[in-house]
Amino acid sequence: MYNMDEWKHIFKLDPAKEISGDMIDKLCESGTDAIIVGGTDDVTLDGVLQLLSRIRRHAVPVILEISNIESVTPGYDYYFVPMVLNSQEKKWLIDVQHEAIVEYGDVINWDEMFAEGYCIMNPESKVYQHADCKLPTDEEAIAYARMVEHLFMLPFFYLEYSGTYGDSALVEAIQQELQETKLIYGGGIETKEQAAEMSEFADIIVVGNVIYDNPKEALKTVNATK
Ligand code: 1GP
Repeated sequence: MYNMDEWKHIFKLDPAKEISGDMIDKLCESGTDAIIVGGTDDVTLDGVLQLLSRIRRHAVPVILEISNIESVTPGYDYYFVPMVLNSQEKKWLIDVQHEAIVEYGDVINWDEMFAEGYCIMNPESKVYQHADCKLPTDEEAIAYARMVEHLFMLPFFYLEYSGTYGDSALVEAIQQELQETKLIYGGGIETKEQAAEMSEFADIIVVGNVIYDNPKEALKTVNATK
């Protein structure tokens, strides 16, 4: 439906946070390639549905990044399924996804469903603690990327620094390992300069928090990737 190969920039909206209609309109019309709806805490069906209906008035593709099974609803263009590689619990790598497929596997449209091999790099972040992660060394993070490309053959490897700006040298090193798998970078992008730096190496950058903290600057990150 959409050509993900050309995507460079995505805004991520948290269904648990307040945002004005005007800002949603600006984000959707900014030239970004897609909007992800996703969060860690207090993600409810109501929040996920409300954001969907507000974004749907625009032509931009809209993706639900699944954080819990209760908040999944039809109507999104795509569903991204995180598989947390550096979690210490098998639950977050494969079990919650398995449970969901036991329950809903018959009605899933697999063309809309994409797995993300997640590597979470910020120990202070909610998502790191929620998924009981262990911080990999650079060498170990690169090995996760190699596994995602060659063993698991997933469409996306997501280097997640949620809340803090990451190490561009590691992003570059990981990009060199990936041919088929697309590299998504997210975390702490607050300026157009940071957006430009990370998008030099990552296929796609994700911009989250700054939407709420500094909306004007958030909008400027789009052009920095093009
Ligand atoms: C979070 O990777 C995204 O899942 C974006 O991170 O909120 O720090 O921009 P920030």
